Amino acid sequence: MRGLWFLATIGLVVAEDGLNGWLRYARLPCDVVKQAKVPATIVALNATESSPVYTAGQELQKGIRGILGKALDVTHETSEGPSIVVGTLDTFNGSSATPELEEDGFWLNTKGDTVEIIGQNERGALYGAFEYLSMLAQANFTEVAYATNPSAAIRWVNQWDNMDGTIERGYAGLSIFFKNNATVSNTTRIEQYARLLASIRVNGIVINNVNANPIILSDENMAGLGKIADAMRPWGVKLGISLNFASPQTFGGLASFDPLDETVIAWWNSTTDKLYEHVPDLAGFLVKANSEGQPGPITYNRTLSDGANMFAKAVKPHGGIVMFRAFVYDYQNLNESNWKDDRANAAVDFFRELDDKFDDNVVVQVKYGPIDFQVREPTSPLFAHLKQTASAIELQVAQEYLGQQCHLVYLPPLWKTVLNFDLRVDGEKSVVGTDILSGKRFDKKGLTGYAAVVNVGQNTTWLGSHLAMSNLYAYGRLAWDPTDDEVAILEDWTRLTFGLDDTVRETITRMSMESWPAYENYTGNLGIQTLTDITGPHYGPNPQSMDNNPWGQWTRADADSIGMDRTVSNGTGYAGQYPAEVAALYEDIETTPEELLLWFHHVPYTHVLKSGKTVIQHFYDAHYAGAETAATFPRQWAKLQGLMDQQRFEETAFRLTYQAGHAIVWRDSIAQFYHNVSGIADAQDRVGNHPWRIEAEAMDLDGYKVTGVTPFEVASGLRIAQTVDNSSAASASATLRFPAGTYDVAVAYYDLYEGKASYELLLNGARVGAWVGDNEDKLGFTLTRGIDGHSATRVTFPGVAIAEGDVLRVETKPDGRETAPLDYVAVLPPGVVD
Ligand code: GCW
Repeated sequence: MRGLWFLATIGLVVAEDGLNGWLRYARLPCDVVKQAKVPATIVALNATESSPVYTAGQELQKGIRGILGKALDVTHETSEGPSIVVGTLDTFNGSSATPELEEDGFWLNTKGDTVEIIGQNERGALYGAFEYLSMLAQANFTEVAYATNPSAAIRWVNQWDNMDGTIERGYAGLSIFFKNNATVSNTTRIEQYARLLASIRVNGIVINNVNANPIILSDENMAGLGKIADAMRPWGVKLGISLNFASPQTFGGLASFDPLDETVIAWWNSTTDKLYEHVPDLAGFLVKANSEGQPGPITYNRTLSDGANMFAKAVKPHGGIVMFRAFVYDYQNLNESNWKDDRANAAVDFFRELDDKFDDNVVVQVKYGPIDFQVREPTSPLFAHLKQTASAIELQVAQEYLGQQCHLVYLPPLWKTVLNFDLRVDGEKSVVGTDILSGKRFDKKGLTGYAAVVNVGQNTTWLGSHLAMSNLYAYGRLAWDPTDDEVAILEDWTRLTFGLDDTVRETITRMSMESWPAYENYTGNLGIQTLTDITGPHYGPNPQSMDNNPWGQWTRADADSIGMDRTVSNGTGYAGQYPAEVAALYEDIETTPEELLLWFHHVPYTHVLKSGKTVIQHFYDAHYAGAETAATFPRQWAKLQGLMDQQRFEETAFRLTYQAGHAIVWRDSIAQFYHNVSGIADAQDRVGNHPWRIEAEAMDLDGYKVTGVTPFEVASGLRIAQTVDNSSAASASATLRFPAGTYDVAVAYYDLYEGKASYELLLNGARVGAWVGDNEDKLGFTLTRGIDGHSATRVTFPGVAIAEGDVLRVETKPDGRETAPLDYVAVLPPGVVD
């Protein structure tokens, strides 16, 4: 017993790097272990090492050893006496009544001496084993006996990994799948990823970017795909790949890639056959066509369904499917001066007429909203038009527009606005998750479901951030059951990831549940979209980029008014793409939910909301509120010190502190921008008014020059200081005129890549703190080489005793492109967020 206690105690201090995600199998405290009643043997009813049932046996053994410290034998024959039996319905001949199981479903029975884990298929058995281990790891020893089945057959993830090893919208290092235009030879991380995916019941993965490189079809790469599929098969995760539509021409050397050309069809058929030689259970293809510069059938005046069906016919004999993306729009010909132009219309415009044209193994994969993974969007109306065609929803775990894993944003509450939405197709209940994606509403069961864009990389944390992993975990849970409660999911994830401490669970749950509303508050409100740099990395604020761009992501903000008029009566007609009841709701400004007001209507800034506030005042207030919430995150987190390992504590503390600073960057930029555009004052006079700040341009500067920035609003006071050259030390100092007291001192600066400037903050010559502009290392990816909303960063030194007349000084040394750019110093009394 003492040994167990010892292990349990060191569990808290041993560093953890996140590699095991939520599958840590951390030892439970020994008084808890004592309560667990676990049979002494594991019987895995399949002795073939590549089978998921075999894997389940090994995983049970490993998990129970970790969680309970018990070494169990694994056998493959049914034995006398109590055991944990895991197998498929076919192989199991135990005592249980035969449960009602659908594909991938399982039965778990922990009542009685023998634990029964019975899958409808091998994959289901493995899911059941993970479920049992999840209960044990959470010290949940209740006796259960139930069957569970997936809400949908397709539960995939899509990686956007490029063949050169980079990842489109990847924020956690290079690809675990590709390097130098080839598949990797070491599959260790791939197996570990497949294990995580299996544990959340994800059954398929497309590993290469939808902006696909045809080189994936080379002989060597096909052989490499075979190895990758082999690595994932024991986990029941099937491989799929993205295809480039022009491959027959650009890779195959044919004259054309016309989907109706016989030579093109023959080329795809033989290429597909060859692929299936290497990967006999290839799940299928994912295709992005005629979108954002990608080639497609429209080049030859063929329809999107002509294109999809060509692939469908090629995979059909092998049992494969084609996931054909609905994210199709003409990104070059959208013109904001045309009041009726609207990218949101594109998907329905393209696909509505094709509903009866797709082969029966084509699934149209639809992003949750009509634009592109924004902080809030209405449900894509396309789900209502695909009645004869199977559909899948595309969610995004990669937080492309949602803080890129540098901000904590727990996504299920956002996803649920879509999954729970009732589209009222033909006046009947048509809830996206339970009716449409389940395949029930339009009789497509077996061919509908979920895909999530996931940007796992080589970083040991998988996503760059420990807390971001809750989104991946929750994705799997919701794809299995879209009615699963987002808080309950989070609590399970927290226990599995950080242990059973109540404070840890409550804190992480509270922060996570506050995070998406906060992010929406400090980015874009009332359905205006995220207000990020739409022509850049989609990370920091840049509201002016949201107009006059050819991508069609517009706000139509001018001096008096804002919002897209998407009504039928006066606007782009988008509202009319919904079934009648929903269309009527959005057509009328009175019945449009306010969180989508500016998505559907163009109104003056002075338009009064139900709260009595004007739109512009709501903008101001929401931004201040959002930054206030983010400011609580590092403080809430700090209370968890000692309740988890130091490594994950510190890495997370860094990100939450960074987020709190960047939330203020967002707040100030957006408030300043709309204040400038509208000329309407904030009722509370906060915008541009910062009594506790000392602007860099107002400090005594040595070796610094004062400049503006682009966009202008990302600088407090619209000016910053930069060193006069790229090599000489510089300083900025100020004599403080604040009453004596203890303050938090924040320094706002810009952290670019291609440079690591150093900074030291001194009070009367004594060091308060020092840091380096190395976000590119700490955040794990390179954001920008510009002084802008992506590089704007803020460090805070809490609890600094200051007397009137003290001299605060920032000494800096530029490096590379980084001219130690300084925006301001804030000397903040307790409780002030500014
Ligand atoms: O939102 C855009 C992303 C692109 C992405 C595209 C898509 C893979 O910015 O990076 O390309 O969506 O979903 O195809």
